[in-house]
Amino acid sequence: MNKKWVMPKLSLVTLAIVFLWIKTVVSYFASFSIEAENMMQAIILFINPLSFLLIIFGFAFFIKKEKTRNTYVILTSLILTIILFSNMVFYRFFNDFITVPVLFQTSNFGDLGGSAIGNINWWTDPLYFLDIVILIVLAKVKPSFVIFRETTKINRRAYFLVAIATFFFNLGLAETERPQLLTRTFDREMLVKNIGTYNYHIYDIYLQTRQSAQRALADSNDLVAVNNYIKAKQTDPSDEMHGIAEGRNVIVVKLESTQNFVINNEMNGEEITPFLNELTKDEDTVYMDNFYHQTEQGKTSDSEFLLDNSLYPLGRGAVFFTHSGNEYQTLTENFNDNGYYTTALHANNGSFWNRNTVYENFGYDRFYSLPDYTVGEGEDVNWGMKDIPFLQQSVDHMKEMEQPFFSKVITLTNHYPFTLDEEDKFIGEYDSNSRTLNRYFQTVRYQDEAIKEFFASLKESGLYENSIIIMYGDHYGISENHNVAMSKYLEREITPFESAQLQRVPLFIHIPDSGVGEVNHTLAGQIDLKPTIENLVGIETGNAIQFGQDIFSEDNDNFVILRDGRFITEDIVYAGETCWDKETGEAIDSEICLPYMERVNEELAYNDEIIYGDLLRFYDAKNGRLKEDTTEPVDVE
Ligand code: GP9
Ligand code: MN
Repeated sequence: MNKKWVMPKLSLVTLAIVFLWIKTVVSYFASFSIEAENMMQAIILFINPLSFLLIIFGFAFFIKKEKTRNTYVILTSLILTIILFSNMVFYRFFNDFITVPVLFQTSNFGDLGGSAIGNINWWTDPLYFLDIVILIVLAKVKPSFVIFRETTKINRRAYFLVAIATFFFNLGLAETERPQLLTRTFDREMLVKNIGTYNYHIYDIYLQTRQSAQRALADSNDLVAVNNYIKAKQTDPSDEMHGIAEGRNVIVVKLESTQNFVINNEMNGEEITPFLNELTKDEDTVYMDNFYHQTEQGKTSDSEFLLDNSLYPLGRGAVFFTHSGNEYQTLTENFNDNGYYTTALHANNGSFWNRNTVYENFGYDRFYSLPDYTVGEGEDVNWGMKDIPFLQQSVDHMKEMEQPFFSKVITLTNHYPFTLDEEDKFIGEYDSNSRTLNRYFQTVRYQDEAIKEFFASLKESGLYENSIIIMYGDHYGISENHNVAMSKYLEREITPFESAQLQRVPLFIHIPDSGVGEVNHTLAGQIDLKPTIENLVGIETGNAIQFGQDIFSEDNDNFVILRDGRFITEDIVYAGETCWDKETGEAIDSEICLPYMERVNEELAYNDEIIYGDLLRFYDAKNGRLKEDTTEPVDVE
C-alpha cells in the first residue's frame, strides 16, 4: 500500500486532537459535574468532543506551509483551551455554561471578575494548558516520531468524511438517548452532555442569530396563539384576599441568595434566621414554604423581571441585557396608573444588570442607587454596602416618598463569596468541605438581623402600619457544586430530585393588623408575584399577558416550571431528565412526566416568542386588543 494513503498517526494535528479530546472528557468529570447514567450516555460523553475537533483541526490540512500549519494547530488548541477553561471557571460559579449573550454583559464584569478569579485553582488549573506547551516544543524540536509533511487531497477527503460521519453518529446517538434534544434548548446541561461543549457553542451562536432575527419577523398575528394559551390558564384571583392591603405602601424586599432550607432550621444548634422564623408563626404573616425561584443566567435581574412582568426570564442570557428596550406591561406601571409613587432601592452601581435602563423602561419613578447612600467607615463588605445600614437609609428615603409608594428593596450582603467582617458574625461557621456553604449560614444570619432592624426602623418611622411587606429569595446561594457539603448538612443524598426541591426560596407576605397569618404550602413561583400583589392591593391585572396566577386563588393549578425545564406538581418532580415521586423521592416511570413536559415546552416557547418577538408592542393590555386593530379582540381566532 502506498504510504501516502495512510492517515498519518502522529502528525501534530492528530496529537493536538487527542490532547484536547482527552482534556475535554476529563474536564466533564473533573470540573463540570456531568455524569453518565448509563453506558450509552458514557459513550456519547466520550465521543462528543471529537466531531468538532476533527473538523476544526482538519482545516490545517489545507495549509501548505508547514510553519503556518503548525501555528494554526497551536493557536486553535490555545483558543479552544481558553474556551474550555472559561467555561470551567464560569461553571464553578454559576453551575452553568457560557452563552453568547452572557459575553455582552460587560457592565457586570467588574464585580463578577473578582468572583470568577476566586474560582481558579492556581495549582491544578494550569495543567489544562500543558498540552499547548508540549505542542510548541514538538513544533520546535521536530522529533522523528512526529510527522509534519503535507496531506494529499484524497486523504483530506477521507478525513472529512470520517469527521462528518462522526458528527452524525454522535447526533444520532444523542437524539435516540434524548428525543427532545434540540427543542429543549433551555436545558444547556443536556445539550453539552449530548453534542459536546464545542458543538454546543456553535449551536448557541446559531440560536443567537435566529433569535436576533425574531423581532424583525414578528407581527401581531403571533399574539393570537399566545393569548389563547394564556386566557385558557387564567384563574380568578382570591376574593378573600382581594384588596386586603388596599391603599397601603407596598415594600418588596428581595432577599439575596436566600434559599428556603435555612428557614426554621439550625446550624450547630443555632438558629440561622431567628427573626424570619418568628415571622413564620406571626399572625399577620403568610409564609409560603413551597415557593420556587425561576431564574436563569440573569440571576437577581431575572427575579426582578419575574416580579415586574409575570413572564419567565430567558433560557439564555439575562433579559435585562438582551431585551431591555422591549415593550412591557409591568407591575410598576400598574402601580403608576393607580397613583403610587414607584421606586427601586439598591446600593450598587446603577448600571449593574443594566438596571438604569430597564427600570426606566419598566416605569420606576426613581431608582435609589449607590450615590443615594452614604457608605460610612466599616459599612462596606463583599460586593458593597452592608444590609443593615443600607436598609436603615432606605427607610430614610421612604420617609421622604409620596404615599402610597411601591418600593422594591434589593439586599446584597448575602452574596457569594459570603464574606463578613468579624463584628457581623452572629453565629459560627459550618464545618464541611465547602467554605462557601460554611460561610453562607453566617451571611444569612446577618441578613436576618438586617431585616429585623428594618422592621424596627419602619415601625419607628410610622410607615409600618400603613404598609405591606413582601419578602422573597431571588435564587439559590448554594449551587450543585456544593452537593457533598449540602448532603452533610441536610443528612441526605442530594439527588436531582433534592436539587430541584432546593430551588425553593422563602416568600413572606406581612400585612400588619390583618390577622391572615399562616404557613401556606401552595405550590407557587416568582412568576405568581405580580398577580398576587395586584390582588392584595386591589388593583386590576386587566388583560395583561402573563403566565402567573394569584397564589391565593382557589383555582390555582399548582404547577411550577423552572426556567431550565424542570417542573414540580403536587405529586411529582421532573429533574435531571428523570421523573421523581415527590413523596418518596424515588425515580418513577418517565411516562408519567411526559404530558407535563409538553406543557412546559409549550409555555416556555410562548414566553420566548413574546420576548424575542417583542410582541407586547402590538398589544393594549387595557382593553385586551391588538394595537393596530381596535375592533378585534385578540383572542378571536
Ligand atoms: C448586584 C446584585 C447581585 O447588584 O443584585 O446580583 P446577582 O449576582 O445575585 O445576580
Ligand atoms: Mn442575587
